[in-house]
Amino acid sequence: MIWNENIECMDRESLRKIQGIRLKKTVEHVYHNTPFYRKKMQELGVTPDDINSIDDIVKLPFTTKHDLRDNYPFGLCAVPMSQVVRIHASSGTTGKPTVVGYTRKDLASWTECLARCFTAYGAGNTDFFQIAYGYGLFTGGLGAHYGAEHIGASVIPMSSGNTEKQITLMHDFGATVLCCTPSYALFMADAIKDSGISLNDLKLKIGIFGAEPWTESMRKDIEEKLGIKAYDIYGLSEIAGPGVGYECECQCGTHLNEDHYYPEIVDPATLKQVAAGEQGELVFTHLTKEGMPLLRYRTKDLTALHYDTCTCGRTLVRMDRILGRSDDMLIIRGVNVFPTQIEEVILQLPEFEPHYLLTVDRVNNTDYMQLKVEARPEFYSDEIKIMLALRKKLVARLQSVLGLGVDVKIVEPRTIERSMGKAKRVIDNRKL
Ligand code: DLL
Repeated sequence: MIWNENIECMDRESLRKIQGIRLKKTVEHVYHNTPFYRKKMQELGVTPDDINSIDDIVKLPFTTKHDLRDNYPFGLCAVPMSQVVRIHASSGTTGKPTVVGYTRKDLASWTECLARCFTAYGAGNTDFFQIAYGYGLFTGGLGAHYGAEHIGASVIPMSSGNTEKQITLMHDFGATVLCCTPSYALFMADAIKDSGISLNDLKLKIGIFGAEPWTESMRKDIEEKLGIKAYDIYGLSEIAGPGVGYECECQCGTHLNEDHYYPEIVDPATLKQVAAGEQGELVFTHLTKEGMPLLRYRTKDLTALHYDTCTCGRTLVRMDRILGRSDDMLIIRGVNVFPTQIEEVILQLPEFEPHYLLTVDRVNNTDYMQLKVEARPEFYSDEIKIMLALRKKLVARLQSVLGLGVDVKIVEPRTIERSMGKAKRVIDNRKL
């Protein structure tokens, strides 16, 4: 099913025209109402008159997370605060949170995007949505909440945590859709098993997972453990929250809601656009946002875009799975490593659970990587010989995929700390 066929399946030429008109309007808006952007544009010698089609976007300045922090909390707002009806913030790992403000119209566009996502997953007004993303400053909970109400579903606003109660209510209320991070979905799968409730007693059929990178192998694992179909949802608070992108039934990429959020892929070193299909850093420009529109916001997410029409009929551009954030990339003895690559290797071996923790240290001027990974209960053994053989298998696989030696430590099932939100999988102790 398609929520907004006019937009989601619009021919690309018409879409580009709309994008061009909206870009010009946004640029005029920020030029006159955000001193930060007026100054940046003046430095580049660009005025709103120079923006006449979507291709002119390359003339505009980039925006980074630092710019948001430097203008903390409301410096980038382009409307009087009397028009801001919602504030969200993303905590990040260091420094001040990045704050975003929404007008009533911004909330309506965001909700429209979520309705497109949920409809593409096959959900509708007869569904019960258990929303186990955190409610609060994080955009996951409230974002999904409004989207689900908009399609007429019955919303169970659980927020994250309180896992036992989640499972009881999932059972008693007959939740059909689960929204949470992929790591929390795995946590819940274990907890359901422990609770003695059989999957047959649950009505769950769809999982809507995002907010952190996850792999195809992780998808299969979650689908098996929960007996559902799992879909990706992408987003970031600076742009809106969940629902910037979504998968359709073909699951061959994440469609981006590019009539509201215009995507580009740039080479992070040169900041020049790369050709379609090539990997680089994802950059978004708001096309309709009033409260805090951003020009060319550098997400640090690494991916590629594909513009051919999808088998589902949607013309909206498709994005590859996020490989990781450029700041999650580890450089180990000169080799680039993403946690998602390690996850993929672990999950290709049936003996392991998708629970792992990577610790990086520098010993005698050499980078050293230790990977703790859980064996599945049926493969865990007290016999050292069996465990050593298993370890050897994983070390060899990691060596061939990453080209690096990794010190693997197989640990007992359920000993690595679980996450109810975004999982922390890497500890880098090097002072780089
Ligand atoms: O994570 C918004 C969200 C909530 C998305 C619920 C999906 C579901 P932030 O906390 O600002 O916002 O974090 C945004 O999370 O730049 C990506 O690095 C990562 N991310 C989000 N969704 C995905 C995904 C929310 N589906 C940052 N796959 C983004 C991979 C994702 N990474």
